[in-house]
Amino acid sequence: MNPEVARETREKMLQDGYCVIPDILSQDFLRELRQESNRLNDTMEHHPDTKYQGTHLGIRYEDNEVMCRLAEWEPARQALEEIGFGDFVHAGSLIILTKEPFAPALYWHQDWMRWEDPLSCSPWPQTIFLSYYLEDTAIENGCFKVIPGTHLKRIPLHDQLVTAHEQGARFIEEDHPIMFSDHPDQVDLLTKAGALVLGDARVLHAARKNQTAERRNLLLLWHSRPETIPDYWDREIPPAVAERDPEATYSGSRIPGQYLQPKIID
Ligand SMILES: O=C(O)CCC(=O)C(=O)O
Ligand SMILES: [Fe+2]
Repeated sequence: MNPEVARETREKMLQDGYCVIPDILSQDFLRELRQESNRLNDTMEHHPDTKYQGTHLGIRYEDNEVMCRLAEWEPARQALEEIGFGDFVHAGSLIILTKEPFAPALYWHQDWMRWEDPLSCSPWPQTIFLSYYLEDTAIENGCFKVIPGTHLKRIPLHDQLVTAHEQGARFIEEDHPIMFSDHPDQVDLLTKAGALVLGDARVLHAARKNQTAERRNLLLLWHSRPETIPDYWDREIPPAVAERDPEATYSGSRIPGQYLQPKIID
């Protein structure tokens, strides 16, 4: 990646809460990942409560050589390094999120679990997902949807949502009028197989239903970085972050509170 593209990619991540880096996986590796994902989906028990998210298989790198290779995949590590995200490390496992043929949509949610911590308003990402869609995605097969900027800016939808995943949303009705709504600011992310999608855990996102007879496979790898100011950061630091006590313990919360305001505070 040339330095200009690297800078733009990071800027996109900072402003919008997501970005796409094309052509990270080779065709051969993609084929292998598809084959391995199919094998695991065909032999492992699918998560009983995750019809909206997909099959949701947790795979530890120490147990799976193919997935371990993905976690350490050099072109991805290099791309992260180039955009200044080289200090992100994986969590030891990935999640296979396969939408089976005709599987339902995924509800609106965000995945940050530390909303009581002032780090919640850091203008840089602390926890990100690396998502590899193993097929080209389109509206028909369940592409990702995102509302740009919502990682740092509260919108009315934040206060209308059922809390994500195990805290409620897994058990909603398929016709929930808000959780599966369209939003005027949403972006449908149509990705090419082999691209790497990065997302800030705080950004509001969802996925469309799979209306096709083929699987839509996603491998999602959570990554976090140390609780320090990133080397690339040369702008203002919000007071809540600058004055944060690193020794304090902050209780976990999936619900955005005082650290997510309608306007970005600086
Ligand atoms: O299916 C997708 O595209 C996104 C999955 C996701 O965001 C999640 O399971 O938390
Ligand atoms: Fe998510």
